[in-house]
Amino acid sequence: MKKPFLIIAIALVLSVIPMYSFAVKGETLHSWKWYPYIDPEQEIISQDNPENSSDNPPNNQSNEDQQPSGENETNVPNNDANMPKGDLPGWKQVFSDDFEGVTLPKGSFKDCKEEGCQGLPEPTQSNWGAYPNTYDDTAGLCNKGSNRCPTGQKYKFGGVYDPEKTVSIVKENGDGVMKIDMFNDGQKNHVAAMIPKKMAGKKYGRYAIRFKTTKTPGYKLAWLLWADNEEKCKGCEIDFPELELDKKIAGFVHPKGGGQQDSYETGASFDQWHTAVTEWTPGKIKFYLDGKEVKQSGSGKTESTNNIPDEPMSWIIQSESSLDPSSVAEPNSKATIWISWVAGWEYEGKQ
Ligand SMILES: [Ca+2]
Repeated sequence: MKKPFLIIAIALVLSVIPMYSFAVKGETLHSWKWYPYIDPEQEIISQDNPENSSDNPPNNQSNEDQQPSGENETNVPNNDANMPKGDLPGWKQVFSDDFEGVTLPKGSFKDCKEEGCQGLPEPTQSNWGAYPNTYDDTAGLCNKGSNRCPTGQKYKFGGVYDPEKTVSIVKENGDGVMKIDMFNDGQKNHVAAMIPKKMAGKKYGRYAIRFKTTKTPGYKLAWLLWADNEEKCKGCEIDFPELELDKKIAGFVHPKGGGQQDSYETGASFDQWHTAVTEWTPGKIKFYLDGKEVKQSGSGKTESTNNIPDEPMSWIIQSESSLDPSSVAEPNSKATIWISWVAGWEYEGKQ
């Protein structure tokens, strides 16, 4: 090889090395907390609950069925629209947002990161961060063959987190709501993972959210607590509410260090207003739906106590593409989430 060509060849190799390092580093930095563990019980739930079959309209009807039903649902009054305010026994309230007093059109949640977005009015600016639009959702990671894919599968549609195009704060039926309009652009899904900043990095806490969604196939909620330091709390994940919108609301507690998760079934549909509460205290997790303790599948217990996470975790209102092959988005479909209020408390008991 002549000398000039050798120099060019060496220069090319050197220029590629930092790009490669950045790509690897980027994935390590950015993917550590945004995928939910796959829940093997999803299959069991589908099989055990014959009701689910009626919730799965044929794909060719899903658009007609879902869109009008979503719009109609907004006419149902939100009877528990009042957000809980103040401390509770053992709990100090540190966060609440009922989305009253501020309306923000789509496009407002731009340049978002976990730490916050750019140019939002208060209190939204202080309250909310979001995964940026450079992050693939879990199915998107899977489709790219990422080693962060928890299922090892490929999906018809992956997604990108896209708060700018999906999230608004609007008034509907007199209630201020955060509205998340996930959608499919024909190629991929646009979804959102919203982060209540004031509940980030807490060790123990009480997390409450009032919400409903359309039942659109192909999209899911994986609203979860995820360890800030994944290495110190391996496998730690607390999911509620979770599952595809055309299934029933479920919850999952993954023990620290891995092993069998506890599964909770509510039998409740996503398309009615519900209040979901997660209570995380030393050695114990409890879920409540509409004020009632949720029971564990199988045992009927109302709490998890096996190797409960004991490191700081953050609350991520993560909504994304389906990870269930029986729930597939129609091209150009839309799935809407309404959140009436969100509230959080710090644990004041003995640690
Ligand atoms: Ca509200």
